[in-house]
Amino acid sequence: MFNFLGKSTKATRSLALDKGLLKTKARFSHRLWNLISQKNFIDEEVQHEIQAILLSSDVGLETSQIILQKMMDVIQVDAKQSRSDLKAAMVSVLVDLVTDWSAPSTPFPRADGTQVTLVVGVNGAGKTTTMAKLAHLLKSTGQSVMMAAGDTFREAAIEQLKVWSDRIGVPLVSQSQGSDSAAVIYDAYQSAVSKQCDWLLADTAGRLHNKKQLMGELAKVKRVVSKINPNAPQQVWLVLDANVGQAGLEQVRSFHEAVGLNGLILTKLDGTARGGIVFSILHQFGLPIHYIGLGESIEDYRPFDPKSFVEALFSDC
Ligand SMILES: Nc1nc2c(ncn2[C@@H]2O[C@H](COP(=O)(O)OP(=O)(O)OP(=O)(O)O)[C@@H](O)[C@H]2O)c(=O)[nH]1
Ligand SMILES: [Mg+2]
Repeated sequence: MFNFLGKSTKATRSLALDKGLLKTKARFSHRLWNLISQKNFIDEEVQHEIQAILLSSDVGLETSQIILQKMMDVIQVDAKQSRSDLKAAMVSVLVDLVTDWSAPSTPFPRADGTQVTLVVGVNGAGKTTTMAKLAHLLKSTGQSVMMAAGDTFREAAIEQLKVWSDRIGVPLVSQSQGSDSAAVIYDAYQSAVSKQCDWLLADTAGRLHNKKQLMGELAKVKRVVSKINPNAPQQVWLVLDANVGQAGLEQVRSFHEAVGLNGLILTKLDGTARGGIVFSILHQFGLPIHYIGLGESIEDYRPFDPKSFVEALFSDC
């Protein structure tokens, strides 16, 4: 994936995206393309088939209706049209919609002072791994970064982050299991400020989005951190496992209500055919997806870009 200088090239980046989306392609884009490219016009029956494909790929009812309508408005399906024109038209419909729906992604904007990114989500979504990937990214772009072991609840969560900290060479502030998460993150923030770090990335314990008390604890973390700087945490990102499909919408809604999200990271796209969830998340919430996770190792993620994402879905149609 990387050349001898350790830098990923544009070609290897898109290859990784292509490969990571294989399952979603099989269920979503390839079926859509096979259907549309074999028809001379989109009649009612074809519309039903398109809708069925969208729904089975977790695009969701409301969002799939909009996609279908836009396809019918824009795409001229007739026997004279070349396959490449038809494909370009389909890609362009989806790129336009996704671009319209997603707020521009500006992860890690440069600013004066230490900025805090709080990573939240349900159990096992990929928070800790993703945080390590992002700490590594920041470090490799010359920014100074520190991590906070804010998951003081789960057994071995602190050790897991320590392993990452050693591996990527990013300092970690932690206390013992069972200590107050807000206090750990507060101390880490003070330490990051005193060391003039650009970023503090704070892990949190996985929690069920429908448990009021657990969501309240997250709001407390935010309040405590804001005592050092009223603008902190500057970023609160939800890490969402793409495997949950449409159920992810409820997670986004609950976390957004509880702590006010300003971005999402969609993990495990490599292991799921449910990547159509991207369309409905963007359509329903207008929040940016900053990154997508494509595997377990440190380089297995990509910034989310509407055009590259849709093009990758249709790359081998
Ligand atoms: N295939 C794949 N696996 C991933 C990805 N991101 C994380 N994982 C794996 O998912 C599992 C859970 O990841 P963690 O980072 O521990 O998840 P977490 O949200 O911190 O979990 P808790 O702390 O228990 O709530 C690990 O085995 C990770 O390697 C991804 O993008 N793709
Ligand atoms: Mg974790």
